[in-house]
Amino acid sequence: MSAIKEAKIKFSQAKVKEILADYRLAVESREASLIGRKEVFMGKAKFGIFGDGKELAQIAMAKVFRKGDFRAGYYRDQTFMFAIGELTVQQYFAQLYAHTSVEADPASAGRLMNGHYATRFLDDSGKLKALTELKNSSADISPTAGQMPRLLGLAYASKLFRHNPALKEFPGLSTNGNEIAFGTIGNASTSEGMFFEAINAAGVLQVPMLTSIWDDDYGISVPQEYHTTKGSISRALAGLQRTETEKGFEIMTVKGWDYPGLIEAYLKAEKICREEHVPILFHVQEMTQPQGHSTSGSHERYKSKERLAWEVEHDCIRKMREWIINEVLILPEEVDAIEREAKLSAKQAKERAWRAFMDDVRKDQTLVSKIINRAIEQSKRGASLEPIRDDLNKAINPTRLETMRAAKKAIRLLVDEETEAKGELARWIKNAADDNLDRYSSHMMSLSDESALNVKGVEAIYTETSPIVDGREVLQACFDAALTRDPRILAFGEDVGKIGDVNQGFAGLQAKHGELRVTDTGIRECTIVGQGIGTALRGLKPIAEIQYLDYFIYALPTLSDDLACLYYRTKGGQKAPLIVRTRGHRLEGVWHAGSQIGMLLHSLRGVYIISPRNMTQAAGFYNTMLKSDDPSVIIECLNGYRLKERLPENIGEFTIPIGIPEVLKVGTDVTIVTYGSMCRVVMEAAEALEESGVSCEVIDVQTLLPFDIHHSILESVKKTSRIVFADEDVPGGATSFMMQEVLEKQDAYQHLDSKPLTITAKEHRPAYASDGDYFSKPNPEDVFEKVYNLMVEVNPSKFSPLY
Ligand SMILES: Cc1ncc(C[n+]2csc(CCOP(=O)(O)OP(=O)(O)O)c2C)c(N)n1
Ligand SMILES: [Mg+2]
Repeated sequence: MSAIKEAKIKFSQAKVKEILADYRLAVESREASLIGRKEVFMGKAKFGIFGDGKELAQIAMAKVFRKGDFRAGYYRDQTFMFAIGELTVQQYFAQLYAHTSVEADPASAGRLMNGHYATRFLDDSGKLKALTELKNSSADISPTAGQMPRLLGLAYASKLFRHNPALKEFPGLSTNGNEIAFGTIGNASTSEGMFFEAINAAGVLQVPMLTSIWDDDYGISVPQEYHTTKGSISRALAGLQRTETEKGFEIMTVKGWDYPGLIEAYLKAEKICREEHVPILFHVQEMTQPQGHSTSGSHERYKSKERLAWEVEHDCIRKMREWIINEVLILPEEVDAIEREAKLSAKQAKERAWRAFMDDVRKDQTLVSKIINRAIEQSKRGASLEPIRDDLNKAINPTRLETMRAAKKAIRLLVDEETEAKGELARWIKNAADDNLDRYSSHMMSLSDESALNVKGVEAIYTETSPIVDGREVLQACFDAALTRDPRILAFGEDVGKIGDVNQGFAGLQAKHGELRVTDTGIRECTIVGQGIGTALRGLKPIAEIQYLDYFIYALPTLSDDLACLYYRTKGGQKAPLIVRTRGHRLEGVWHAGSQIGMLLHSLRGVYIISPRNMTQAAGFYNTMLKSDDPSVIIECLNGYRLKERLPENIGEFTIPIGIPEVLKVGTDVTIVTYGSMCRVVMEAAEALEESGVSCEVIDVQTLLPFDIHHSILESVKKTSRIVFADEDVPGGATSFMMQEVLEKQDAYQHLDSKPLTITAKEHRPAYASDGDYFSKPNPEDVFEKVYNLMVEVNPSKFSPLY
């Protein structure tokens, strides 16, 4: 305390206390990094990536991070998470050990590598908590810069909350849009397209996005000169700086070891960002990596002696210690005591985390070992069982797989015996399998009451006077009703605003509902999806449009890495009920006729994939998904907007349950399973086949994920004993998926009397020539011939070959 008195000249007593607490936290966090690395080298954890060298900037950033704010960052942010009180050192180690428990590792329940941070937005029933009362971190992902699209969306939501008065009725979601979205990213990762796309969009949108760049001059082994023009991202982006007359960014640069400078700069940045909604580029330079990039290799391999010496000299904790002694006038002994206490505290937290993790894993190891012991006494193969038990007992740091393998090896030896021990072992295996499903494979889709699977169907109502309109008008009426019904619903995308999308599904709706609800965006698919994820995370109901399915590929990384696994990777801690609207299947040429459904199925498990055959079905699915908290992709038929459909009287209310196929035509000879635009093609072929004496049952699966949840296609196959899967994807694409679902999962193979067939597009995308579609995608004649030829094989006396 005497030291504090002396420092009074420059700093108040309270300030000194705060400084010392900050220093203590920095040291504790550093110690956690150092211990973490040792734990990996001792084999107690698989991999480690740490935040050493980045501590002070994160402590400074935490000082301006208020309740209701959001973080979207990357793996270096442990000190920040400690500083905002959303991560304990024990939880930090629990994640390093991959403790599969939400209580131990609330960010990911052991599903993510260490250094991937997240807070829990949802309560146990899956409902959104009052986010304004919490310090929120959206869930990290490993792909560098992958956080940027989401960051943009989190910031964009603040703008909507501030300027749309109708959203005031949701106080738990925002306080007048005052929330800042704080981003963090490494210097090397700023080379990614997603970074540039998100930064540009934030400048255009003028949203409260405060992006800090942790610049340690390296990206693993690669130095700055390979990454960034002029060797400095703030210099490279200097043209973004706002001026008296032009909107833009506020760009700030600070040194990573300058504790008072960082605090001052963050206070300034916060004020501009929060009050004026001006995006900030906060470039923190001269950071270090005391232990190198990660436990995968040592930095002595690629950093020069001079660089390594420079890093020691500029270590932010060393610099802060010097500053505390020289400027705050704290005695070195007092600083030493703080360091000792902080290090001990980190060590004790590590020990608690390890004990909890081991207790959890050992429970099963001990139990199975005991059961095998009894089996040895009760079995004639006791001698063969002994080494299995001994190996299991020997495991010093046991994992669940060792226990499971021991149990399964043992039960193989007991296969022809009926003993008490064998019965218990079998029971243990079954229960453990269930427990492991929960640990490793649960939470693919929403488990809350609002799950899309719980949305009941409401029939469309038609009267004699229901008008017959263009398909696009059905959609427009549906969107109009949705926007009128719920102020949280909004739509955005390229050309969605002023002209109401390229096919006019939103025509006139911007004029009616305002620019914040129906909005144009730049051409930037990845961040359009990010805007959707961020706003959905914050409790809004976005419909983000990707203009054509062909351009989905630009958005796919964010959809796959971020959206699709969000609920899974947080084990139900966060959800983003985003609807991604697009259009595809067939129209014109190589890039306006895409039907890459296999690509979606393979990369987007965790998102429902809906492929309606017309705009009425599409409207029903929009209504369904807007009631649910699951994310979805809805693919409209590109060639269906001008086809005539009857407008339901209850356009805003009718819903179509997901996972339920619809029989479009009843038949007895062959079942044809299809979806989307192919429904019309198959129906035309089926009518022609009927005239040639072949009775087809045509089934529209409607939703590919989930797929036929009640196995209704099996019932059709039982009747016809023949099946054809038809679509416009490449051979081996979504037709193969459907075939597996029906033949393997539904066991339909037992009822087949003919080879199962697929009808697909060619391997290339459709040529543009006027008849390119006809010769590239399946047409009614193709379907006719394939099915007819099948019947020639079945019954040559009735069906003669065509040619
Ligand atoms: C898309 C992607 N490419 C490559 C990697 C592998 N990788 C992980 S970290 C890293 C370097 C990142 O450097 P930087 O952004 O400067 O952050 P730092 O680790 O230096 O803090 C790389 C290449 C990755 N995770 N994601
Ligand atoms: Mg770096």
